[in-house]
Amino acid sequence: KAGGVSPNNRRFLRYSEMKAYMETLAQTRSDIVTLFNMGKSYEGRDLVGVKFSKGGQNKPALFIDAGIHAREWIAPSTAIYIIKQLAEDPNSADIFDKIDIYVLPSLNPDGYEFTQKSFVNRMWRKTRSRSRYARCVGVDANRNFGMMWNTIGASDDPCSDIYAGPEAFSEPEAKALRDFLESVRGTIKVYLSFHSYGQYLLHPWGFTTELPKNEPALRCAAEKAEAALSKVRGTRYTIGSSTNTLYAAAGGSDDWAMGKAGIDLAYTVELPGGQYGFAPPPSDIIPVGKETFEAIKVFAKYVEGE
Ligand code: ING
Ligand code: ZN
Repeated sequence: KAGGVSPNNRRFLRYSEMKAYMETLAQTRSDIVTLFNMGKSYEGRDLVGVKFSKGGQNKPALFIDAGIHAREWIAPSTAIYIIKQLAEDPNSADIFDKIDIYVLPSLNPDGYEFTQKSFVNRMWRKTRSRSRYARCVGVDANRNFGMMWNTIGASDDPCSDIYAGPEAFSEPEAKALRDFLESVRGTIKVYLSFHSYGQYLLHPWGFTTELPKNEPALRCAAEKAEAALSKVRGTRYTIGSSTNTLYAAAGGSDDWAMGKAGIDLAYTVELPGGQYGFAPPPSDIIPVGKETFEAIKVFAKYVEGE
């Protein structure tokens, strides 16, 4: 296919291939697809995503990011699958009469490429930033957001896998997402962050067992999305707040999106890992993509109904 490798079931794409695929779509589907660039990663990679829009001012929008954690490969592949369906499935086009959708397939491309390059690095989670003072490389970007930063479930040790960083938003990747979401403030109604693994649909808060005021709405949307997803091949998700369902961890992007960026509904989506955890086989790319897309359509309906 012109423009390089398109999403497939044979292997996980490299970051340059994801980028090339998005650039191709911006040309072949220029009627609905434009690229958005949030800035650069620590090592200088462009933080690029696709914006689906039929134009119009300040339409309500859905925002999806993936791959903030390097080793969670099924997250970027699912984001790319969703981009493909939105661009190529003729049934998708009507969605954009009412809403816009942003999809950023890799929020930590430095870490992702590090895990792609060598088998020994396959389980890397963090960014690849280096500090003059720290003995170790990288920060857990999902502990780096400025909402109750570093208060629970995070570490001050630069060598820890859950290192919160020297300060909130020390990482260019977290800062880029913050600045982008602030630049489109008021339009994003639903925020989704793709992780793996475990089949959880988690909502705030990650720093307290107390529930957000709109917990009923968060639960209701998640239950409808989960019901649609599970119809595809029986995959079931557990729904609840991060603290009460999985574990407490402050500084996550979903807490910041809801607590500080004024987004009504924010979720961390823990995609399935099957029996392989962080390293499912490439044959999972399409089945996981397909079922997740059903959930995305439900969240899109929520955005429309706001
Ligand atoms: N899980 C998430 C993590 O960052 C999470 C779970 C998200 C907890 C948000 C609290 C708040 O640890 C993975 N797989 O990374
Ligand atoms: Zn993760």
